[in-house]
Amino acid sequence: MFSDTRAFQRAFLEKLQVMQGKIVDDATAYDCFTVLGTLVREFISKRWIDTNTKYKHTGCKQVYYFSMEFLIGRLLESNLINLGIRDVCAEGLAELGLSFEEILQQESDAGLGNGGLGRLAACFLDSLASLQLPGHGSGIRYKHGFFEQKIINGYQVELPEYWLKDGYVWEIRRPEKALEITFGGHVQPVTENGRLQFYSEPAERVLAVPYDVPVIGYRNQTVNTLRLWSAEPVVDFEQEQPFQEQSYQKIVEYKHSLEAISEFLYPDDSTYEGKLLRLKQQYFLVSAGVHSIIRSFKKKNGSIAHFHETVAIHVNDTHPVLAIPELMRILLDEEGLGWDDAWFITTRTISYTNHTILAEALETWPTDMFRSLLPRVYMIVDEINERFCKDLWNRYPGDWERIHKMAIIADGAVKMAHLAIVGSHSVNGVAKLHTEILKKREMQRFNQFYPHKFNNKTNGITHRRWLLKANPKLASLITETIGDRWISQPTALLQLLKHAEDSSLQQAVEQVKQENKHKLANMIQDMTGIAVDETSIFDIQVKRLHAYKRQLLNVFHILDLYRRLRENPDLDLRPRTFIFGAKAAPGYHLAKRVIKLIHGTAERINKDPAIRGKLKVIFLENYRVSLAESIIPAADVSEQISTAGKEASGTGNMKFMMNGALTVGTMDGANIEIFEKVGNDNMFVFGLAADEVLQFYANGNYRAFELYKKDPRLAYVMDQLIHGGLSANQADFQIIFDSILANNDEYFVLADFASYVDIHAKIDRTYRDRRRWNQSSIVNIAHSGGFSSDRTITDYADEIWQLQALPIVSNSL
Ligand code: B1H
Repeated sequence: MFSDTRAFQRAFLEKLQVMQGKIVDDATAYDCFTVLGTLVREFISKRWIDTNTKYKHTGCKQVYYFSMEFLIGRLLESNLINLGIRDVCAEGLAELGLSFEEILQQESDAGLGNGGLGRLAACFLDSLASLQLPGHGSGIRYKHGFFEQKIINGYQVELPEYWLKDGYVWEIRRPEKALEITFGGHVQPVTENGRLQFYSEPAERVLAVPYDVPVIGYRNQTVNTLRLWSAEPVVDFEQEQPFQEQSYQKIVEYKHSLEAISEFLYPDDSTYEGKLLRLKQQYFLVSAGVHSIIRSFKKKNGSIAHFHETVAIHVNDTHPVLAIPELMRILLDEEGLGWDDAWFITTRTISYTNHTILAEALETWPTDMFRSLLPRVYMIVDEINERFCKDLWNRYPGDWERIHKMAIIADGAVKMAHLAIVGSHSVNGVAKLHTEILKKREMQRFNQFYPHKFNNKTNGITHRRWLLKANPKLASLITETIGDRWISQPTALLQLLKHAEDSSLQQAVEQVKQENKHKLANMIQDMTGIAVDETSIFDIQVKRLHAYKRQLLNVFHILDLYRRLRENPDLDLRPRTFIFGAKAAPGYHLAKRVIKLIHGTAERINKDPAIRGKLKVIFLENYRVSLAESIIPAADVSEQISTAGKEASGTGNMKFMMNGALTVGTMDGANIEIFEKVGNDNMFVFGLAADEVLQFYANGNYRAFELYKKDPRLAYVMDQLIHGGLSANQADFQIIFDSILANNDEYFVLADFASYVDIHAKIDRTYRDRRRWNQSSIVNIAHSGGFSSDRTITDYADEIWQLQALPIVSNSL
């Protein structure tokens, strides 16, 4: 049906008629989206079955990536590209007088994640399938994904998001595969045939119903699965006896309390929220996920003793770490294994990635809450802890302090990171610096105890979405220059280095950038009503709003530029457009005020005729995957300016680089590895290094107030916060002011201010030399292949999962 445009059009029109009862003249864009999505799903159905059958029959090893977040965004165009039918469809639709672009935009973003961690999981799924690796995702089908951001009078307002309101074309509900998950109640120890058994009498039972989403590989026949679990009441209670006595209201309340488990995504990035409902979500995911894996394992008649040889479970941060005691529980209580065998299998099955060292993100659950929600699982964690502490005692006899610090349960709390390290065979960080910090500082004792567990896997991004799909013009230009091998072998982008000095390529790269900027400028006009200068430098910071990511430093620099322009309107400055996109966690007051500050600054600068349009400040509301795909290809400058040592990796940095932007960044996270590749000529590095930051923390001799007193530029900027009239409410920015001066500037904004201003002056100078800039842009693109998630996933498969590629041969074409 996709062999040529005619065949496609026939199939499309027929489906339109059958599904929607319409002819093309009456079809809405949404009708067309649904029809096209359905056609694609039908098209891949055989491959999906073939993939599953092959995995089952060969008994190959499979990895299950457990994550509380999958930030997948839209799927239609990516799927069409991976299937190699994008152009056939685009042409076919155009001939029918339909707009392909408009149809694609009908799809809602599946925003089942907060930021980097969730987007990483989505990139990994794309790479697994594209590398023909047997790997699946396991997550939660939140009814409401990440909240929708509205800006009202410069303030962020959160609205519930409803991505499922019109149904979701990619999912298949599988009620026959539903599983029962239990919470609370009591555990009964019973001796049976001389063996101690534990029977649970749960207080609450809930049904986990899987919804499967196909994950389509690039130009191969592989279709893996993302299985999302939805919480539903166990019984059809309108039919059930016990409920007849109860009031209708009670029944409805009960139903809602169960459904609440998969109701919404916690909107905190890098901050842990110790709510009971969150713990329920975590257990819900892992219990359903592990049971479902055991069930399919058993269908293959394998002996459970060999479980770890064909199953790998990877936990994305500590959020799904209950998979460890849950797998133990199943092996002990349901499979009847002894402790040592169960532990052997469990630790060899599980591997764990740490994504942050921020103290506020470390998950610890109060033992009381844990024990009453998950009594049997708690007993197992307790036993794991006891045995671990004994091992520690044997190794470090008498060293109570060390044992206390390393224990899984201590001070009335379960420490999930400790459980993760003890119960897994691999612990990895997400960039070289991050892993070093884990090994040498945060997890130093554990690294000493288990020296072979710790390893690095620098993050990556899928070049198929972030280059091929998001920036088709650049992708074509690259293919014209070096051929298309880079698409399956992204490190082949290095061949561009040979052409970096070639002026025709340089001009072509600039031309593409210009067209992307033009498109973004139109979008900005539509979204904000503000006209931006398309020849200005597009300087972009899009990411979650967080103090450590230092959007504030960016604003301080903008205010400083503004002051200089006011003082001298003839200042020789390349026009700049500063673009922001960021969501703040709803309860994060400081972050929300930074959003207001960006708006106050924008309002002031954009409306001031004295600076003759040389500066513009834009905030694009509701930043999300689909918006990122429009913004990133249009960037000249990529802002990656976190306090050194705080951003575990960053992945936006890679997306910008891949699209030819030059990075202004600190020596933090993966920025360091970008710098190692492109060098000082092709990146703008500034600021304190991680060890300098650590020194300041250690010796306590950082004095923000003294920097403020010494530098008159800072006096102006800080004064603007309080007396600048940037908000109608004078007091709005006091909290920001205090974070810098009263609280001694925890993230070193003042310390890095001078070098940040200097490096921006260098950016201004460099940009004027168009040849040099375009050459740098090409060098960045060339080196970005090393940051494809294909490289990352290959390393996970080889070094952690021991996973082999398995080509699928399907004759559905
Ligand atoms: C990252 C998180 C995170 N690190 C807690 N930690 C969450 C922590 O809902 N929660 O409780 C949610 C998310 N997210 C990010 O992971 C890092 O900050 C980035 O530097 C990194 O690039 C990304 C992917 O590894």
